[in-house]
Amino acid sequence: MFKTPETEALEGVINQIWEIYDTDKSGSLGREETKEFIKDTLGQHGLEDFSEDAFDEVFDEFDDDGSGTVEMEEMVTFLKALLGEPKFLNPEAGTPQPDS
Ligand SMILES: [Ca+2]
Repeated sequence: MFKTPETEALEGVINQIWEIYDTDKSGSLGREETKEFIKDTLGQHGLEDFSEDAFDEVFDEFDDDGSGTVEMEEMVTFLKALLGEPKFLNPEAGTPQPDS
């Protein structure tokens, strides 16, 4: 897989996510594991209430190949899409640039 520095930074983040949420150590996040991750992530933003329907939509976004589990590569793709350029993950990226 072609790796950019951004991808490597993301993988560091993802490894941490996996350590916490891949509770059965399967190497991918199952539905319930993904749910915990999303719950906690939204909870940090005060959005802990979400419906099953909303979760299903988010999970489908994650699970690109429809395997029923979220692999690390899918998480990379998802986070990249979500974050655009993940500058804040890289402390060496300098000061944030205004959107132009
Ligand atoms: Ca999958």
